[in-house]
Amino acid sequence: MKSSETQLQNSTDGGPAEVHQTVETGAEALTTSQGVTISDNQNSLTAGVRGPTLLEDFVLRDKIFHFDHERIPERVVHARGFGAHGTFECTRDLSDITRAAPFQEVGKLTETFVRFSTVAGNKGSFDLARDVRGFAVKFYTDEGNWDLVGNNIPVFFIQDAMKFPDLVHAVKDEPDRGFPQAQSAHDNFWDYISLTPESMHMVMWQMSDRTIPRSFRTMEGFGVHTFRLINAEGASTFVKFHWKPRQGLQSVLWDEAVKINGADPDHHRRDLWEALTTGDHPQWDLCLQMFDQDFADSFDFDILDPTKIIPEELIPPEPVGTLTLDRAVDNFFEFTEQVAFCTQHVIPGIDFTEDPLLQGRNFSYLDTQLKRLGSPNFSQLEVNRPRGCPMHNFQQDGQMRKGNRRGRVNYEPNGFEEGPREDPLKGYVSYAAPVEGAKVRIRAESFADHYSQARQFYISQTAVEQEHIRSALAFELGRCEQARVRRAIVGHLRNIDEDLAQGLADGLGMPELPPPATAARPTRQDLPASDALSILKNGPETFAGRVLGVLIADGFDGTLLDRLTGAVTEAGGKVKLIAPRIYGARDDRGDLCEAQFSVAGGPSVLFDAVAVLIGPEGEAALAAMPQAQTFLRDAFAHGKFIGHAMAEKLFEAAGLQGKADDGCFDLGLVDDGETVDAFVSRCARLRHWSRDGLAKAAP
Ligand code: HDE
Repeated sequence: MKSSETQLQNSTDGGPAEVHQTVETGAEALTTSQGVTISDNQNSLTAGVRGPTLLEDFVLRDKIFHFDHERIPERVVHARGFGAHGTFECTRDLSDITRAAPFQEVGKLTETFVRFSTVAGNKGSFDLARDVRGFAVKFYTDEGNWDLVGNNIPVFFIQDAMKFPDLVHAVKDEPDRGFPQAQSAHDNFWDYISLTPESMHMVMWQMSDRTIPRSFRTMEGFGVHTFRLINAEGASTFVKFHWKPRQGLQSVLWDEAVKINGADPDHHRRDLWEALTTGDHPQWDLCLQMFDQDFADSFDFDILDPTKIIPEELIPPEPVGTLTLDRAVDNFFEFTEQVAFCTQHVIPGIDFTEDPLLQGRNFSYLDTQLKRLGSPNFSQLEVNRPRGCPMHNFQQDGQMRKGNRRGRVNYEPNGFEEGPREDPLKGYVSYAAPVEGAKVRIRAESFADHYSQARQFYISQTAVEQEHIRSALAFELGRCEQARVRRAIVGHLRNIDEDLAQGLADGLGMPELPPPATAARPTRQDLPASDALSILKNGPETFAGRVLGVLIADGFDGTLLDRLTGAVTEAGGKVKLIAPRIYGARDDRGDLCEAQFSVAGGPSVLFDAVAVLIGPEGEAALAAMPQAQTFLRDAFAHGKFIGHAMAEKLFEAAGLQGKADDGCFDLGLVDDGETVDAFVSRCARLRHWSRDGLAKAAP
């Protein structure tokens, strides 16, 4: 029987704590949750070697009792997410506009926690679902926690919180069958949309490649609603929050998304994890669109309507700070799962507007946290507690409470002169917005134009992006069983763009166009295109943060791989090796290069660009592998830049003989490195859009 000894040490919080060590190995001793050292963690206590388990086995009961209660309810929306720690640095002093702590001084640092998410899928769904992404940021400021709970799309489906449960019910799994999971491509969603014309602007974004981002690192974030900034004198400035990724915008193709979901359902979380743990820290600039009441009054749309943007050409977003994600969480549950974002977590200097969706959110989020985390004391958890400043109040007790105030007094005011007091000067004061009117349930007239900005979004896209929107709609509506739903959506699209509606109707095989949907307001044709709305016009100009997948086979040119790796690394990218077998391949110097993927486990959809370096020994065998053929065929069809050396046989076997175009670089031709440099610098453009194939969009 093992024995143990106990030793007294200081715990991390300074107090004495018992640390048990096993006598044999000196390792931490395994204990029950009461701290009793466990002698045997493999066998229950039984009456006789083959007899029944005894009720008194408190060790077994303690262990299984806890296990049985490990799950907490997943979020009703945004269940699947991934979080990271970060730091926000102020780059512009905004003290004349807001007294919000993070913006008081250039160079000021504020700790943050960020959680990215999909919306519709459950916690175990896949990362590349076509879906809006959540982009929620908690600032631990020295005047309290501020949560900016946004999305990667600047508008929302609905104008009023009253509609949210219906919208979410419609998009999530149908209640009788429990599917589809993480898919808006079903009747209920499109049926609801067809009856909710205010959604059409968001639908255009949703059907664009914004909803299949390449990485969390390559998407924008938006606060969506109009908020207020309040300065020390109490003056208000309207504001819209934008996060602009320094990595540039980038999305995958739908065909890639479908395949990535199979090959690596955790693609986005793995990507962020790898970036954080290899020091490639992603950054976003926080940019503000700030405006006053005069602009609000003169703007074509209501600034309280969350289905509208303010075009960047009208109010340019001004950079005021940079967010750097610099640390991965060391425990998923304690941080990513237990983080509790609430829109009503604001700090002095930040205030709400009367946007009816925002107002409804402010009611909702506390309920969710209580339901999920089970206690009003969720603010005491490490990830949720204010870190930049202390928390002092007379709240007490409740489930799982710790740190109640000591002493006799638990109320305020008190004559004992004990405990914290309110501070009218420093404390949060709501903006004194004048309010009047009868109690009504009426949507403002100024919210009635549902199509003009949807059209503006569509005409701002490149031809390739427009085609992607059309084919996304064709896919989604093609999965609807109800012809009336398909017809109704095409009817709405006629109010946005006739060519789009016609192209979609053709794609769906509709014999004739349905009539346009009834519109509360005619669509404005005069809103100009805005470049900021396109992904392709805002892509990166570097390969930094991207991955080149290099498929190698025995006898490949080792010097060439070294050169290629050097050029990619210099450009800020990474190289990952794929070989016929995970063991690796030998180069022409006889050295074994270990691979990160076998060709079966590392399809080309996982990489931003590819190279195929083959040698005489491996040439025939690789060309004969169907997975290697698919690797190259997919890369080609997806418009990827392709570097190659001795790959003729593989090109031939993949059906690409004679098809190599100027997006394909023969790296074996000259060994002065020029072609390698030209290839890597071209990879910065990410795709060879002029190549026919799936990049242009499926028919
Ligand atoms: Fe949310 N939303 N939401 N939402 N939302 C939640 O809170 C809700 C809305 C957003 O990573 C829930 O903690 C209502 C708009 C993000 O933890 C819940 C309404 C936008 C996240 C909730 C909205 C968002 C949530 C579920 C309409 C974009 C994930 C779990 C009135 C600006 C935060 C939770 C995280 C989460 C309610 C509308 C973004 C149920 C009632 C608009 C990014 O409370």
